[in-house]
Amino acid sequence: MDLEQLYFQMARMRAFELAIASLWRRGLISGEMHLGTGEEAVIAGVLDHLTDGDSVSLDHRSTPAFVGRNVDMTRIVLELLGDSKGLCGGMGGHMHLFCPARLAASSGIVGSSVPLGAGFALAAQHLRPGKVAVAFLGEGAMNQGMAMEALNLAAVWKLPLIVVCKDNRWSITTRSGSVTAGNLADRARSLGVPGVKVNGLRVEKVWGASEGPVARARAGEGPFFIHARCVHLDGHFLGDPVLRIYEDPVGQMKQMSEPLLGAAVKQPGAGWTTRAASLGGIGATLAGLGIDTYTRRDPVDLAGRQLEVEARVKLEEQARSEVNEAVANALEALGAWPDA
Ligand SMILES: Cc1ncc(C[n+]2csc(CCOP(=O)(O)OP(=O)(O)O)c2C)c(N)n1
Ligand SMILES: [Mg+2]
Repeated sequence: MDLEQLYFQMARMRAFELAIASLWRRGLISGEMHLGTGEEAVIAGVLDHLTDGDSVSLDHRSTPAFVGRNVDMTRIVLELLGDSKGLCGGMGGHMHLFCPARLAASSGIVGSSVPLGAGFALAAQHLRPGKVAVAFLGEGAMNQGMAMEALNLAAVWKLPLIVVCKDNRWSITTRSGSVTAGNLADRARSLGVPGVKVNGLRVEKVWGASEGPVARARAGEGPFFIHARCVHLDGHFLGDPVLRIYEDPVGQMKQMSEPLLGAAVKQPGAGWTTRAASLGGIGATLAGLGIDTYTRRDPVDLAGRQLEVEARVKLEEQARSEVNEAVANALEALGAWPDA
C-alpha cells in the first residue's frame, strides 16, 4: 500500500468536489448537486486495486470515483455545465455520467448501481476474464429491491462483482437505521456472498479490506460485499437547508420559525396530536443531524495527517493545480472565464 499515492487520489477528489461546489455557487451548474465529500477514503481505497478494463458503477455521488478512474476532468466539468462537449454531450448532468472508455457509469436512480455493476461484471466474465466490476451504493439504496435482486444473480452466476456500501447513516432526511432491518453484511451472506464491515473514514483500512475481495473476484470466485461507514460532509446536497441551520442557527430559525409556526396552527388541517408529532419528528431529525455535524471526521485529513507535512503539502498543491487546470480549460471551452 502506498499511502502517498492514496492521499494524492483523495486530494484530487476533494479538490474536484470543492471546484464543483464553487461553480455551483456561481450559478454555472443548474439543479441539485450531491458531492462525495466524506467518501474519498472508501472510493480511493477500493479503486487503488483496479486496473484498466475493470469497471465502476456509481450513484448520485459519482464524481470522486470518476476522478479516481482518471476520466478526463475537463469533460466532466463541461458535462456538469451542460455543454455539448461534456462527457455525455451535456445531457447527463452530475447524476448520469458515463465514460465507455474507462467503463465508468453513474445513475441517479437509487439502487441501480448494483444491477449496472452486475451487467459490467457479466460482460467482464464473458469478454474480459480476470477483470472485475465495482458497484458503489449508499446504505439507503440497500433497501431497494433491485440491489438485492442483482446481488442474487451475481451470486448465482459467480460474477466478478464487488458491492461497496457507503454508509453515511442518512437517506436525505431519514435516518437509514429507522427504515433498515438487520445487518447489511448478513443480507449479502444470506445469498452466499461474503461480506465485511470496515471503517470507511480510514483509507488504509478500506484498502486492506478490499484487496482480498478484488483478487478473489479476479480469480473467478464470485461477488463480495463491503460495508463501509463514512460521512457526507456537505449534507445531502449543496445548500442543504438542514446544514444551514447548524452554520447559522439564529438567522435560519428567524426565517423558518414564522412559516413553521403558521403551518402548525393553520386551519383546517390535521389533528393537534398529529401536528405535535410532526414537529417532534422535525426536532428529532435536527437533533440527529446536529450530533452528526459535530462528531463527523474528515477522511482526507485523517489520511493526510499520517504523512510528513512537506509531502502532504506537495501532493495537495499538485492535486489542486491539476483540478484548477481542468476547470480553467472547461470554462475557456465554454467561454465563461473569467467573469461569468
Ligand atoms: C429509485 C429512487 N428513489 C428515490 C430517489 C430519491 N433519492 C435521491 S438520493 C436518496 C437517498 C439515498 O440515500 P443513500 O442511498 O443512503 O445515499 P446518500 O444520499 O446518503 O449518499 C433518495 C431517496 C431516487 N433518486 N431514486
Ligand atoms: Mg446514505
